[in-house]
Amino acid sequence: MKIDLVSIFPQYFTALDLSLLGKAAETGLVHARVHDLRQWTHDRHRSVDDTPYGGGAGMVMMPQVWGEALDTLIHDAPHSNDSDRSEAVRTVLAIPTPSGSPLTQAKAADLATADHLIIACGRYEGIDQRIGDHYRERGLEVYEYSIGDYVLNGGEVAALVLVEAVTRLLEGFMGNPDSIVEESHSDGLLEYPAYTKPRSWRELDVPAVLLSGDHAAIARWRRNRALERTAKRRPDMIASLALDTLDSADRMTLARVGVLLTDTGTHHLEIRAARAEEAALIARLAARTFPDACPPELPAEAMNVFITDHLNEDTFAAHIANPEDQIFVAIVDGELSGYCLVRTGETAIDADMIRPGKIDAGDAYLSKCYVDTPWRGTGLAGALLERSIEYAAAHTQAPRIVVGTHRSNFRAQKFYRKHGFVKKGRRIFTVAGIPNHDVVLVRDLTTFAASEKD
Ligand code: JEH
Repeated sequence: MKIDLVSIFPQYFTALDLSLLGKAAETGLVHARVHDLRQWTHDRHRSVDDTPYGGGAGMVMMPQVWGEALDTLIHDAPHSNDSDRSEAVRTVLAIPTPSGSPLTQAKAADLATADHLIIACGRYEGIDQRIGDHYRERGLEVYEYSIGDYVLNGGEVAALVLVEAVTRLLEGFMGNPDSIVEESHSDGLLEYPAYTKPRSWRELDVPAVLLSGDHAAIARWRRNRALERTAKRRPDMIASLALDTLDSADRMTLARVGVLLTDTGTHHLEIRAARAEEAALIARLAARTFPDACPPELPAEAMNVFITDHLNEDTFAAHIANPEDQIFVAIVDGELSGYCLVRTGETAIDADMIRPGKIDAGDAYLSKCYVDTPWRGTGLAGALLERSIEYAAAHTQAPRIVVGTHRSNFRAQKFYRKHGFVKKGRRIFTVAGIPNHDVVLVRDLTTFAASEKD
């Protein structure tokens, strides 16, 4: 590839001699030349700029000088007339400008197939618009680009950026072709964090999972960190992720950092402790989601009695006021969309649930996670559950947390098992006098730290 750089500050490009580009030049892969724009001036003062038509601050680079410079460089293009080459020569005129289209990796990869790249670096307020227009009309590929939303003093830095982004993609350029291959199957996320020796540096330890040799756990950990930092630093990238590239673990990781993805787009999630004034809202949510957790044979009348007696505003107001209880609410785009209740203390575990050594009076009780229909499968329930478990482990004395769910509700059982619960017993859960057969699942809270590696 031949590269011509034109600027009134050609010294800027001495950096190119230091970079890897030097090596590529030695091997003949890249041939870069730097030109002082002023060599194409004719006046005593070697002027390149003039005042803008229409008024306004600053100066604009005049087209005559640029025209002469670019005509020259286009015409002594390399191998443009080589008789033994049948393919057309692809020449691109690249013009850095704050109003250009954003330079992307895809564009860099595209430009890496060009034969001749001419980069016209402006200063002042930029180059007269007719330069780009004229060469485009003459059939040249003109690429007006920007390297980002900040203001530079001229195009030189943006030219260096383009040269580096393009030349490192040239066939046979890098010492290590694997790293290019790895880049190309990027999954639309930012990179996970990297660590090297020593294992401990200034009290900071390399995450234990990376030393574990457990390749699946390492892959999961890296993916979670990549998702988290992408959500935090590049929400725009999260918004353009295809839903079908995310598994349920991905969705939960995103939910835990406040992002829900659905086919209607991305939504903001906040999980926090319930407030006293939310009792009525939580009761309404409980009332409309409770029937989904009931077996189909349970009469609607029984459900309604249970809802009226137990899932009312007063009950939830009492839970919120009780220091032994903790309700977490999920607020999606400002609306209450889920809740989870953790209970501790004397009355948390019903007498008929106790299995000495397996389920004891001192255990915490998780009143099921309730999530509104549009948010099922988004990871919201998992995020609520993990938040509740985290709370129970850190803020209560309970050695275990216990949950009951109807024995026919396999979806719920699978969900709890995924979160570290194991089946430890049964109970009868009475809904308006009607006995229901529940399974009781338990999760250990004492080994909480170990499971945190995900
Ligand atoms: C800057 C080429 C040639 C300074 C200001 C203005 C912004 C609003 N990403 C990039 N930033 N800056 C450049 C670039 C690229 N690529 C760049 C250049 C030239 C590239 C001359 N300059 C200096 C320059 C006018 N302001 C532009 N506006 C959006 C903040 C205000 C006006 C033009 C040229």
